[in-house]
Amino acid sequence: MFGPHRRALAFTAILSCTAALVASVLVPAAAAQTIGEPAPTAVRVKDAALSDIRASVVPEGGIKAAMTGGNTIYADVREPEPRDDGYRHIDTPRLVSKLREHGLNTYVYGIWDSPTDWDDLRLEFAPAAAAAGIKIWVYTVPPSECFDNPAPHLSGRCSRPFKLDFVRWAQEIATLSLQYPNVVAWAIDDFLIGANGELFTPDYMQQIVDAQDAINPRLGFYTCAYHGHAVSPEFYARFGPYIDGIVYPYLGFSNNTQDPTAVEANLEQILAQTEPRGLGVLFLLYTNRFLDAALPPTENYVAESIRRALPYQRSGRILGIDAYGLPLGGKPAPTADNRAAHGIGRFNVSLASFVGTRTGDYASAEQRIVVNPHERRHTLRFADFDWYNPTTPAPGFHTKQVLVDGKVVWESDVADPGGHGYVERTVDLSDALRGKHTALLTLRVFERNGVGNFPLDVGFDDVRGEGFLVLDGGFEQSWAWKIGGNSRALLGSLDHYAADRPARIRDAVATTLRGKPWTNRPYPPDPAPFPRDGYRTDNTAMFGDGRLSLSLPDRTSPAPNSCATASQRVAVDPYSPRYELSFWHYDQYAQTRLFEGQLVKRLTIDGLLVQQRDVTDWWEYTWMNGSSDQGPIDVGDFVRGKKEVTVAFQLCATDTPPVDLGVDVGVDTIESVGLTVRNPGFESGGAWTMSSTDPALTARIERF
Ligand SMILES: [Ca+2]
Ligand SMILES: [Ca+2]
Repeated sequence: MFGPHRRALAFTAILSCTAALVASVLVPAAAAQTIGEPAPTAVRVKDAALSDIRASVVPEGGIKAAMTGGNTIYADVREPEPRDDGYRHIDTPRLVSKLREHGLNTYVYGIWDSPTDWDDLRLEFAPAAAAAGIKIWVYTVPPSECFDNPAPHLSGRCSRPFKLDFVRWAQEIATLSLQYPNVVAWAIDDFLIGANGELFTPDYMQQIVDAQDAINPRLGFYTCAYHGHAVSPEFYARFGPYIDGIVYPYLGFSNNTQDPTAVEANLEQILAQTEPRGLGVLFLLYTNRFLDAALPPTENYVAESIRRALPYQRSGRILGIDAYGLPLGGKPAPTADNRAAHGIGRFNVSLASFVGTRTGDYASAEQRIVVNPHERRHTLRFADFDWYNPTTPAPGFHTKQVLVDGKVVWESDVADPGGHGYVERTVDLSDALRGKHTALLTLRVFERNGVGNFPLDVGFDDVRGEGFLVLDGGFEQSWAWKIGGNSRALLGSLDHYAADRPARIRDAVATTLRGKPWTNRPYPPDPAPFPRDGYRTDNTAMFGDGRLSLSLPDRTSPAPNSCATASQRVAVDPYSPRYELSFWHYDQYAQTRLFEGQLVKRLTIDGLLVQQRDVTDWWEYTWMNGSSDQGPIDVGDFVRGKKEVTVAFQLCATDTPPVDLGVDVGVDTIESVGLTVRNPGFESGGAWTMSSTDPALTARIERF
């Protein structure tokens, strides 16, 4: 679930496939499942009885866990300053106190982000958690998530130090579990994603199990299993004998983190497989972003999902609940998450990546409006946008529509020119409302044709009527509009932004896991409901109100190999044991390879290339920490022995520049070890020097 695996399997459907073909490629997940297969006959390989494992891993009342997670936003609890080794370590006292504060009895300890994670667990967290009565699952990653390179600046995340030697991991974790009996289990992420299954052969699984059984047979061993595998008899026939159960990442019916209503249906399907086999299920709930999903989870989603899963935990049918990416790091929600035109609210229709729709699917917001029949004119005004790559020619799928009493009075294909930022629309409803005292007003997205993989984020806001009354046209409340639809894939919602969303999510988790009813606090009104000019979505900073912008307008072709550059002379601490640069970046392109090889994003130090990524890299409209493979970059080879270096972020044309590929690359939230970067959040105009070798390419600090 850490990220890039799914893209390796990506089916870039929207350019090459007809609707009929792609509609058959992916259907909402639940539709394709079967249940009620016969119980297995395979003989268990692990030494300990499943009941003994269960007794060891499940605390009284069930597992109430949190974990970090790949490509989430500040879920980890690290010390603010690096230690003598130049690494920012896990802040064990703060982490333990937060787990206790939130009533959690288990921590699923991810070994991925930093090479110091294993030692931090072994030497600090395991004993501290033991003293606090907190159980530990150790979470490792498979080949698809191990990005190892002998060049430090190219090396990425991996479970270190034993990397892909899972026999060794089994031995080491089993040994640790003898020293600290609160280390009760371990698990492997994204178990069968991509080519991972080639490593986990029956013979290798046997070796892993034998290795841990020789040391501690009571150590639990689990694998991540997404819905497709979690309901598959073949999966259990192959792996059931070696494992004690699965970690199941809940993603609704359709790869999203918005819809809590699939909890029972999905769990029942999974339990139909696991219960006859005696295998355990840890319910993993995203409480931080999941890259495939269109919207990040909200506190209401989290609370309702837990409320639905809790009876399964109480009855012992699942092992417990694990809050994935629980935002314990203390940062606010990203500014760019506010996708309203004005204020904090909008009507949203979203569709996750790799989720199919059917022809005729829709999601809608509607209300009965009161019409003044004596007015001469009846005019509707509203603003809408769709985050959709405007240069990808794929009309005929998603259509934005307005209906009056069920009749379409306005529509626009998301592939129509414009509309990828909010645009104000004016629709004359005089004919549609003539002689009426009331009418049903509907805003919706309608699938003219089903499609296999065409993710979407549509916003409607600022709905106003002349000659009739629209209530809560700004979608700032929750009472005036009825949200509906006929699809488990295309989801409508009132999307409300809260800067303190991470705190709300933590509250929701803590309260609902205690079995208490949870009520959300009202959202404070937007302190600046009307920005100086333009729309809320214009502020695409990650945090605060500023970011670096490296841009190229539409229909403009820069010279080959020309660049826009933002650079800074940066002081180097000669005594730092190592040097690290971490930054977050953003652009609009990902859903097509059509423009690959034309424009690249670069980080250079003293003119030497540290990192280069194509603007068509994954993920669109998403702030990424370096890449889904690599967070902070080890830049020691570029700065060691120097007093000062020039750090530069660039947007560059390649040998084959684009003809029409407007892009606005953002950089924000720079953090460093051994280097002093000034104005790292771009909240002022200072410290950075801008230059360009082509007038079409611009570098500037964008302040909103
Ligand atoms: Ca609004
Ligand atoms: Ca900023």
